[in-house]
Amino acid sequence: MKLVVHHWDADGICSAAIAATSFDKSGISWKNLTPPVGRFELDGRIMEQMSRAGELYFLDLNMIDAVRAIEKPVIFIDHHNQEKVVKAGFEHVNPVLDGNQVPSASWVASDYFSTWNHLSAIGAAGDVGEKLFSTEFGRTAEKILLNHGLTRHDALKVANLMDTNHIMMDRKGVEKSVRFAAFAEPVELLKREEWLKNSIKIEEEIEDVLSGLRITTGMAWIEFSSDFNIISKVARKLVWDQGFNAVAVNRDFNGMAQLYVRFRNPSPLIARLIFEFKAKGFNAGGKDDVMGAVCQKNRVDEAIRIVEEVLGCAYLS
Ligand SMILES: [Mn+2]
Repeated sequence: MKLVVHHWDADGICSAAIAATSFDKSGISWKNLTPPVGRFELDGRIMEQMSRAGELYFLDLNMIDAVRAIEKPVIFIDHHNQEKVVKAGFEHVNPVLDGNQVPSASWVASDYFSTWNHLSAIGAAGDVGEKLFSTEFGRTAEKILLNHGLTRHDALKVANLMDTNHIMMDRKGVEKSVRFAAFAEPVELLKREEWLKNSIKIEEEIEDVLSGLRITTGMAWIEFSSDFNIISKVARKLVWDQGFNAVAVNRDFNGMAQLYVRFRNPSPLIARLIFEFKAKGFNAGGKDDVMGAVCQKNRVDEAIRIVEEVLGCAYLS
């Protein structure tokens, strides 16, 4: 039996489904699992299945150190930047490490398994978004989609639907999506009831959260408690739909707190913020226009104070 361990997002689901399609054609039995959503770790559930499997596939999962330590044949298919592994029984498939560009793990998996279909493009649409279609891969992606009766708009929609599973922290939902994606007619992907229901629940939760919006010194501040991983969506909505720089705080996200800051434009304040967070021992990261942090619930007010200090002074002056 081949075990496929994959990322929980749309690209991970599509990559695993491409592997599954290929195994199925050859009559090879397979099983798929994803790590606990949001945590890049091989938990007991994965360990147990790994011990029974003949060959392990890791798809779209940048967990190079954990996987390198496994004493079994591994095929590691990815597109993230990582250290090249040279080890007997370890096949490292990642074109990025040889200086080649790829839009997604689904692209790498399609090439590896010689299985190109709409899922190749949907995974890429999930990772790159609308911009995919103005990259060098856009034409190929669109051509494959049209050959399978889908438009680029459909691909983005399906990727969003696939992503509802992990936004709701539904690990089993992610795993079940792989078999469905592998064997459904392309157009059926737009109509899968579970995903559509998820999508409605998420929209309702976001609407609910947005009712707590307040504006202080030109910033949009929003605080809420939700077990859904919607904080980046909420902040993006405030920035894109309403034009604010935004701070979002989820005070109780499955027992932890999340903090997310997004600006309309890159700002040195974000780098300053990330620096201050890290200096105080918070787990924070980001880019030049966005910062995300996770912390213990009881430290969230301390975290908010840092944001107020770093951003507040700039806004009030
Ligand atoms: Mn990916």
